[in-house]
Amino acid sequence: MKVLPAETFEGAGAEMKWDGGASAVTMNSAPKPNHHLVAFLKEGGKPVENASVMISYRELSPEKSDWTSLPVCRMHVAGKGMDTAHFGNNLWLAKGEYEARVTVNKNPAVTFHFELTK
Ligand SMILES: [Cu+2]
Repeated sequence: MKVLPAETFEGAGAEMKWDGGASAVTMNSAPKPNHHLVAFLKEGGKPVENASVMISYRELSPEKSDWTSLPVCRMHVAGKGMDTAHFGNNLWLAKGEYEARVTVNKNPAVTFHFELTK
């Protein structure tokens, strides 16, 4: 799981190529996304292109929030092909500490913690 700066899906020089699942949260969305919460899946060292992926997250501090599910799309890095396939979306998150839960196919959920300083 990675938390990256928001990435563009549209326009010349778009960083991400959407290729399935939920709609991409674009830079014109309100609130304007500031992060890109994504899971890169590997099996036997190879990127996984097809999987059913669910991602949810919640803030732990400074405010504890309820779980929110992220609309998950599949994408790859524009021009780099399916070897860069990953799952997730752009979103807006305030500074703070978070936990995210990723469920892939029928596997048990895996939990990640991350802290955002901006
Ligand atoms: Cu991406």
